[in-house]
Amino acid sequence: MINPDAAGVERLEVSDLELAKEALAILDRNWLGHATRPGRLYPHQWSWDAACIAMGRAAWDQGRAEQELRSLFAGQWDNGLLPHIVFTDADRYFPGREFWQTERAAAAPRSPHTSGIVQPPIHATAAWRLFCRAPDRSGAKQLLVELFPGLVAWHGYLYRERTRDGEGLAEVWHPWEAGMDNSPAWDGALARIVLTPEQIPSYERVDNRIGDPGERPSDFDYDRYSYLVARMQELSYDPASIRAECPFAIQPALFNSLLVQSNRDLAQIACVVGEDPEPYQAWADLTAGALEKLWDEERRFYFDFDLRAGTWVSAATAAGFAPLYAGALSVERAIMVVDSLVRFSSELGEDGLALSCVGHDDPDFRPRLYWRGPVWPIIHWVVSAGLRRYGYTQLADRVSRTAIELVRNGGFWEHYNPLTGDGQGDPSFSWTAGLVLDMLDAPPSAEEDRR
Ligand code: 2M8
Repeated sequence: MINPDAAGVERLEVSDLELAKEALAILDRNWLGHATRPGRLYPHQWSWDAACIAMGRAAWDQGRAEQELRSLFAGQWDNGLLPHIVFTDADRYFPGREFWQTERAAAAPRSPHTSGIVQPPIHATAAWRLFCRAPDRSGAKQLLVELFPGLVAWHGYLYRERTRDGEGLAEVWHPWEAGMDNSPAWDGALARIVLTPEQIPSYERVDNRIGDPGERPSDFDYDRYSYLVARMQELSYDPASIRAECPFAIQPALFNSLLVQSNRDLAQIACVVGEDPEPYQAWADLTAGALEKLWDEERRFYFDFDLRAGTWVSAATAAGFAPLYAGALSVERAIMVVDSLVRFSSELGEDGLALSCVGHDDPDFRPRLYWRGPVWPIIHWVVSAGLRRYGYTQLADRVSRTAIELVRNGGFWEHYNPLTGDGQGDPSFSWTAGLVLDMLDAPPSAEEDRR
């Protein structure tokens, strides 16, 4: 249902208003009664999807937007971990809640059931954007008051458990935590995990039966995804033990760039709820400075850092643009990073500029294969915001417009082929709908308030 008082109604042109209505219809179709599933392939609530859905929906359906975040935070662990999945009763997904066995973790809630890993921290940004867009500001302020301790605990968990040597860069222990599941960035780290058949937990995939197997990760990857979960279970999900032993430990550029901005937004939230913003601003500054470690002077681009190998990953991915979003670069450095856009771009339609998640010149670039080449709306959202921050306004508009036009022309797909613009993956995807709503409304009042 369109809220006639929605901030976007007046601002949008008729064709965009129609698109917004379609986006809301997708979200309503995927509404589970308490939260939104990403799509048919993913029948539970996912962490960073939920955040993007909430901020996109805020101006139109504040009630469900608020409920989305409340529902996600209901799954938060006692130690602050915000889980990457909050499970529903649906069973057509692997790995389901039985596989995670998070009851082995003292900090996990008994209800709702959750996974035992995290996803990129975009939640304070989502809560702040929701507040700035909400038609009922006092209701939204109440939500901020409610969420503030959980957001602080979530960031606190990341700085306490996921950084080492006082470095200020958060690390991930599973490719799913980075959000870019089968990115070639993880190939080196996964190849080092050599498994005997006995070490591979028994499991049955569902994703490649529901979805097109040509667009899904390989069994080689799933063996390692499952092994890493089993290893965390054996360690009772104890962060100190996992930090010491997990064979996969990466400091990702996208994850940390989102964390920088989320800290800034948490500082804004602190001001609204009458708390001291200083600690969150300090976290933002710490991580923004630490992103320097991810800069490879030779390749003139940002690369995720593989802690076990002691060096950067070899694949260049679109995550390398994320420090622009964090505002962590000098203007000179930003020019170099923007120069790299050409390797990731293809012209589509009249004025479209599609950004693939892996460079076209990369030997592992595959335009249909999930996080190994397709266009993802979240990447367009991050890159567009980063370009805008550095004054590339026209380019920023072009990047966000391209994502919107891909959706207008083809529907709300999970991802798109960068060479043809065809939709791929799940055809009625909530994450895409949430991000389109957000981009249609850009620049949001959150940005205006920040100036
Ligand atoms: C994908 O990841 C899940 C595992 O978390 C999967 O493949 O089953 C990724 O695209 C991830 O970034 C996304 O949040 C999730 C749900 O849309 O799907």
